[in-house]
Amino acid sequence: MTDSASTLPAPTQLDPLRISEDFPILASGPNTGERLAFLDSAASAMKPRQVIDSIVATYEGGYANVHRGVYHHAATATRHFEGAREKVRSFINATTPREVIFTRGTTEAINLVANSWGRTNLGPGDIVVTTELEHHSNLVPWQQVCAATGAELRFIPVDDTGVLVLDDLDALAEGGTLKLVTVVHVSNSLGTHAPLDLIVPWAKSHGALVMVDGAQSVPHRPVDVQALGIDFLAFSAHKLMGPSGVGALWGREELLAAMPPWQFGGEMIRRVEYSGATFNDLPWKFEAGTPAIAEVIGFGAALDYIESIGGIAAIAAHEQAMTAYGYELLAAIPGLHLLGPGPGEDRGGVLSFTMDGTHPHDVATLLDARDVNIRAGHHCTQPLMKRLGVHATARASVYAYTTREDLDRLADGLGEVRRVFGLA
Ligand code: 7TS
Repeated sequence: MTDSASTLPAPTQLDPLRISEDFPILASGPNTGERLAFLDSAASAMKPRQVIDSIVATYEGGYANVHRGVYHHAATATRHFEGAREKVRSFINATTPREVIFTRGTTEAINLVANSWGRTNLGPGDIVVTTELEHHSNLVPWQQVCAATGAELRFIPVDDTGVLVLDDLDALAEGGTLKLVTVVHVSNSLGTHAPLDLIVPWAKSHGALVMVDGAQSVPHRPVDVQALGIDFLAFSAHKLMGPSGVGALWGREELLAAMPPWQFGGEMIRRVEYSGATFNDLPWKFEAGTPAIAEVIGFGAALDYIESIGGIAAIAAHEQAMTAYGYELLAAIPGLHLLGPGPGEDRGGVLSFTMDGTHPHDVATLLDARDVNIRAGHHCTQPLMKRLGVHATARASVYAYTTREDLDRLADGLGEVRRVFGLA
């Protein structure tokens, strides 16, 4: 299931109904009053009481701007803020908190690397390799920086099931200098898992750096940046039960130290004259302006919460079971086509599908009437949808609070959709 699964202790078993009690929003759906069968955590996860309480506690008992005040609340807020950085460091097994930069989320973390590292290190004759699976967040920034620098963007292809085809990687590095390989760890649209154990050594054999979009992996499976041997990792707090508006970029210290800041202003400077400025140390060099203080502290609370329910390996095991169960239920529905890797493969907890004679938006709308929430659309992967020959899919995704009954309600609801459309 994980890239370093053999070294991990057997995970404890999660009790999703017990866990659900921590999530006030799941108790009753707005349309039926029944439990909310929330199957859209890939877009954003729900928040446990522990995270909500952390945010309230910051504003009620320990709020002030960070890194500047000498008074009690300023010191408390700074301590909790930097404490969250240490929690993030530990969660991804980085060597030092100096390698953890708080950003607005995955998107901003990737833009940071594209604008700072990319504009400094890329030029004509250089190659950036990404994949056909990417979320627009790990595609458009590289299109932009390649256009600006003259570097070329190339793609690891997918097969018709959306699995990466690694047969001819070397051809992607021909005729130029491979500088960066940037890949989505787990696809948000299909659940495809990128085999980093193959991609990273290949990139390294060409002297290239590796960036990983961990938006859909860090919340769902153990991610150890040292074991993976990568150079940059981007992820968002809101997908791991933390607040929105905050996320992190992890980068290897020597790389971050050599990169120029990309946003300028307060916090990120050491000394300023009218004639110029020198910049702060890592990580603050990349954190211009007042950060999302309560949200960063809430991010730390979300990581504590994950530990408190059994840890990320237990979440991964639970999701694997829920995904296999959901896959089986959906595969039995006539006219329903599942996209992405099969149930037995190493995959994320995303079930993307189309149904003959229906549009994904109609499917999602009819399910909502039963308080079953799924996502419909292109999932910010328009080129991937085109590659697979679909305009949009319906997508159900699981998390720690997902129960078999949630997935049963999805399947029952899809039966009703077929009746409404005269298909059954
Ligand atoms: N990369 C991947 C793989 C994602 O799934 C997402 C968000 C992002 C990047 C961007 O993250 P952000 O927090 O900066 O917005 N994915 C989705 C989704 O699948 N549905 O809504 C957002």
